[in-house]
Amino acid sequence: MSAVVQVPLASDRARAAADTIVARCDELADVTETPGRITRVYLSPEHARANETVGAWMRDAGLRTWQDAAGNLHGCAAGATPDAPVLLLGSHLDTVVDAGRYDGVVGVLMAVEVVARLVQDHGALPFALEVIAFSDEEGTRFGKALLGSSAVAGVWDESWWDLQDTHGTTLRSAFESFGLDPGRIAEAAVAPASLVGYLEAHIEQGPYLEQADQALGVVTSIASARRFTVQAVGEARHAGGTPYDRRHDALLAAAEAALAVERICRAEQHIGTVGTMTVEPGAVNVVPGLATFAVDLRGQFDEGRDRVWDAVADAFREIGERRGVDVTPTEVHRAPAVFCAPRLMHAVRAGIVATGEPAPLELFSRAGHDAMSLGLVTDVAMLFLRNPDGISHHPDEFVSAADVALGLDALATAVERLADEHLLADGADA
Ligand code: HGY
Ligand code: MN
Ligand code: MN
Repeated sequence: MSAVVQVPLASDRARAAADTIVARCDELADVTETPGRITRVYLSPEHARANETVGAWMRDAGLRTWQDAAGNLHGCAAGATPDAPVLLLGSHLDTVVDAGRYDGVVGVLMAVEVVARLVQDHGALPFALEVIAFSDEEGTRFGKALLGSSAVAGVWDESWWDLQDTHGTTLRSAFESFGLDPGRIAEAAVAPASLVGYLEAHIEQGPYLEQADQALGVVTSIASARRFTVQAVGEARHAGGTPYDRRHDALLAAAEAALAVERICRAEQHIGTVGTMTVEPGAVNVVPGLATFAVDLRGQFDEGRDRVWDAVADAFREIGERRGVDVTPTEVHRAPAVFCAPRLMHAVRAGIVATGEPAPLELFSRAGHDAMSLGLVTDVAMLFLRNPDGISHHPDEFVSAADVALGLDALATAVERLADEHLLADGADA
């Protein structure tokens, strides 16, 4: 007799809610600075409109809402007592340039739906449920990622105020134009002692759940990251009259450097990407004098990441010396690897098992997430949703309503498990 293969099955309510969530992801996709493409960056009019739209959905779900001192949107369902601790859930509403419509957004909307469902089923839980829609996870506008969640984690760095966007607008100026007071940034910080932890649902942004033919996965840890802006300063010269042995071609030095990033990272099983490059003066008949590019470097552990960066920096020096081009990296972002808390991972795993998946995949997140910031001050865990073909940071990014429905059931069960554990612990203390 063949083994009965269990197929995870979502509840009817989850399937209905998932259809609404997918439709709302489509609606938010129209909140963009470029019609026809999805681009929603920090402290922009689109950021404000997304907070208004999602804030209304939060209030429809019965949550009390507010915007914090860093522009993050919060929605809260009170706990059973005024001094109840807080379980944070959420993800981000900002995007990369020409983004997909689910990265971040689907996690925020799932968190809102799960809170509404749990309040409907149980009334007030032994802890408050607070959803945070973070305002800048990607770092698209100012280069430094995780600005919104860094403020919530209380790790804001005063030097960030001088960060500039491509128009030369400083973060401080953008704050003030958005109606925020830089002097009050500390008010965005949560009190770590009041937290039960942080749970985030997010599309996987990789192919491993699809390869395992599973809808949901438990994240074990989140990649350690460093980002750099690199300037290659050579010498602009006539494209015709300058012999090769007199050239200091900034573009070719940058191109060699980009290939060195790929070569070294592949050899060392790390992940390095050169995602932007500009060239000056930018004329067909001028040898480029300046090239500016960005490096995104990730690894599972900080030590390995730093060792690989040292090798890349050595390669940059060698290329620069050989070509007579000054290749200078400046670090603009660094986030340590974050390891998910076994206690919360257990709840997420139990949630997935309850949907009918007996052996949930556990995986390391190569993508960064707001959970990296929250992991500095509280326990965190993440629930991944299958992202067919793994394509993300691209308009073709996709997640099925069926998988969102399974994710809703799993996330709700995970929170219920944590509430049960909390009550047991309270009972034990009584
Ligand atoms: O870059 C990342 O890994 C994330 O999507 N912000
Ligand atoms: Mn992203
Ligand atoms: Mn994301």
